[in-house]
Amino acid sequence: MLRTIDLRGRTLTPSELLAIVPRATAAREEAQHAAARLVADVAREGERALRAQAEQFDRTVGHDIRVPQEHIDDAVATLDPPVRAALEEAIARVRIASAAQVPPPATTELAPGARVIQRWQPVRRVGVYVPGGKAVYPSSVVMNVVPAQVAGVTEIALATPPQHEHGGRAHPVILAAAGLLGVTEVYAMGGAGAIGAFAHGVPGMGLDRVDVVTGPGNNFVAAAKRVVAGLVGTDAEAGATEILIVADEAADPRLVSADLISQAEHDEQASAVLVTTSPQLADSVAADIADRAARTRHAERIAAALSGPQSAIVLVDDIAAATDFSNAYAPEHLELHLADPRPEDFIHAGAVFVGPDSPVSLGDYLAGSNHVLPTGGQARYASGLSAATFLRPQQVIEYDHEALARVRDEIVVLADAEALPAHGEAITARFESSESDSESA
Ligand code: HSO
Ligand code: ZN
Repeated sequence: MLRTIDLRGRTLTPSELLAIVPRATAAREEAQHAAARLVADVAREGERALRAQAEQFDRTVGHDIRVPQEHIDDAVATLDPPVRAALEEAIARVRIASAAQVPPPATTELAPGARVIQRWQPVRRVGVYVPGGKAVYPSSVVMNVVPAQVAGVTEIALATPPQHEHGGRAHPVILAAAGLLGVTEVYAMGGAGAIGAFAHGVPGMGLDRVDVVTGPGNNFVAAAKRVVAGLVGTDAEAGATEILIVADEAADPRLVSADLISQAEHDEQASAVLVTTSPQLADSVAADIADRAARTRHAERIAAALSGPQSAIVLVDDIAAATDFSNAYAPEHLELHLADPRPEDFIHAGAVFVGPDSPVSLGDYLAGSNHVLPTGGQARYASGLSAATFLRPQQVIEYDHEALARVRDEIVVLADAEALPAHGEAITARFESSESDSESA
């Protein structure tokens, strides 16, 4: 099912490596045009556009876009107890891990009386998007809302598509997850239009615009986030799932196979890549996949993902070559099944899972880490969702008179060098008055 690419004996540059396992090609430009139009319609027409889009994309008419509180309470009351217990455990773990992401304020004393304080300021209002098309992810409610709460965001609004099968209501388990987290502002609206509603606000519905929009979504949601970027803050793009496994002969082929399949289950466009120094392991993994993938529920989707150009088994000479490959690719998820794993060498990965008992599925639900992670190579420069997504470092400057006096001349010199003498005068003015005061005293 997976094609094999033999890179043994070859030395390639990062861009040559990237061309070898191409990423799934989303129809990016087309999605961008459609998303821009859907966002603009919502900005202009508000609720009317949201209703038209719900009819077109979600086969829903006349539903409550703003979800009444009793629907949320009902969803919590009727939630299957084991699902509730599992969600509560996930919430508790993500809360603990997220708390460690909030840096304490730092005060730097540059000289006596000269202080620069850096504090981490939460954004005020956030719009969280939870997909509900091909798959429904209550776990993503946890992954978005908990870090925002931990960061100190005071207003969290949540959007998720209305479900035709549920009479136009949002999915009950998504509502229940929101209810467990105390989120009360929930909208049954989906796709690019929902992102537009968050970014522009919908005054007729009492929906105020937000400061930051986060959350995974399909190509149109990702494109809509690009459309509104600048108007609001956005998180990195979390598109079709990717897993890259680096393994040597110490790896268990059954586990490698099961983990590749687990992420291929998300989408026909998902990528699953194994990079290994062991041809024997490659053969055993290929054999196990053929057997295991056929037996699982979404066999067709998995076969499509694994046989696409975005998936492969890559043979390399040594772990250094495997590391170079992984760093060039910058996967969303990286698993290391190695006798001597060195996670610190893998500098470009959304999240790194070390050892046979730390699979991606653990991180998807219960590790405590976040599962909203950068895809499409964005892990080169972006990070997964965390409390930091909702925080801004803000500098507070506090100098006293003597401390300012010590840098007065330097400021005047630099202001003159920039031909901005009023800048210098703003400094000297502070000394003229106090010097004349002391003269008259
Ligand atoms: N692996 C997905 C997240 C997820 N998996 C949600 C199951 N539910 C993207 O990281
Ligand atoms: Zn997953």
